[in-house]
Amino acid sequence: MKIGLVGKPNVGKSTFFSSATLAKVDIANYPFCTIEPNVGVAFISARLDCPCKELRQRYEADGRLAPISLDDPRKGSICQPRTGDCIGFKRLVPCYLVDVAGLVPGASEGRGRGNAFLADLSNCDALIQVVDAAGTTDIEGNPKAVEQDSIAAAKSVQQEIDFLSKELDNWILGLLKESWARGVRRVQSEGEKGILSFLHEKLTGLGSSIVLVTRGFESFKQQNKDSSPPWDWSSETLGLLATCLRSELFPIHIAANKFDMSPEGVIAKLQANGIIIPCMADMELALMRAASAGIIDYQSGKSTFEILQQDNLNPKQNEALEKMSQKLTSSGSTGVSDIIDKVLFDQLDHIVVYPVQDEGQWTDGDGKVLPDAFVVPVGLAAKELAYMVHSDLGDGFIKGVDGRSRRAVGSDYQLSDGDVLKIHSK
Ligand SMILES: Nc1nc2c(ncn2[C@@H]2O[C@H](COP(=O)(O)OP(=O)(O)O)[C@@H](O)[C@H]2O)c(=O)[nH]1
Ligand SMILES: [Mg+2]
Repeated sequence: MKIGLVGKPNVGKSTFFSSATLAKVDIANYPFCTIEPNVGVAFISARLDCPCKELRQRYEADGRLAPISLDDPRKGSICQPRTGDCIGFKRLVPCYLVDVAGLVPGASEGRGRGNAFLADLSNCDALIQVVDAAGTTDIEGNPKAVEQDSIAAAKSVQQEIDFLSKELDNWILGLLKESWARGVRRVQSEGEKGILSFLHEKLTGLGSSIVLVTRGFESFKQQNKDSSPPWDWSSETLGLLATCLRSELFPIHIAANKFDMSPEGVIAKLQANGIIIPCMADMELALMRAASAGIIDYQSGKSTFEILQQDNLNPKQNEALEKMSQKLTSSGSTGVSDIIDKVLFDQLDHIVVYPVQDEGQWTDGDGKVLPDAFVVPVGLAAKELAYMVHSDLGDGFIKGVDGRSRRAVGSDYQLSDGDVLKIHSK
């Protein structure tokens, strides 16, 4: 699973990326500072409690474990994650983030690093556009004064949102135009089915599927007024088709960043075809750094934090933390992990499942408790999960066993959130 961070320069993409991945990337107040796309891993809390909670309850009930002690640093968790972590039964699971630099006007015509930029985008499962909700930068990312009133600020942010959609629309339009008339004539005897497979073929490099292409084409048909045969469609008609296909292939979710400086009411005025979440990426970065230095106790997504080293702070640091605390409480959270969580679990319909080797103890071959948590599409078949664990496990798949009911399940058993599954294989 890969989520691309897109946006014009200086909106806070790299800050968002580092705060979510704690990787070291260049952060500077000038355009074009990120040249190569950065890939990093963000760890996000699974929605459901880690199954190690049930295991613990079982062990406590039969006297094999004492109740959770107050000073337990893991707050009760007893799993042994190979990657990520689990505290208080909140299991952290990985999600790849890509900091995709290069959105400049004309990217779709190859300006800047346009082509590389578009190729990077097409490798992502979803896009989050980071925008400057405070309006501190112009359309090319150069610093400018903060908009004071919400109407002007909203207008400038909406322009930013529309600008990315337009670039993507133009890119798809360019691909369609390349061989439209000839290609469509070739498939005319197959009618609409021919057009759909032609579109699918043309856009396959962008991660298109026939389902998405069909949905895009349906919405195009509802709006299309051009009654000429498809090979004679005007540029405007093809433009509408490109827009409809783009909305399906690349729904764009909005991280309305710099919310801390944004005039009140801006977010409510924005429109996008994905979700819109207010974010404060630089605050998230500051809090995560303070937390990793042991200065505060803070978990991403929370509305509060606790100061651990009050005596070692100077008045300036104290004041900064106090300010952040107020802003954080009034906003509910910094928004950074929220938007990744919502895109991953709500928009992309992913779930977390736990393959194990021992269906009773929920351990792997070495006795590690619930070592793996896989983020997979809802409804993934048991056999497909087997392949994700190891190709041998998939090739030799015999059956699965549900770790809770202990019932055997077949190769096409559809997984649901929080499943613990043992896989039997030859
Ligand atoms: N006020 C405010 N500034 C931010 C926020 N996030 C990032 N910035 C600042 O915006 C500037 C550009 O950030 P950067 O991450 O380099 O932007 P990029 O060009 O989109 O990668 C830096 O000075 C950041 O400190 C935020 O949430 N609020
Ligand atoms: Mg950057």
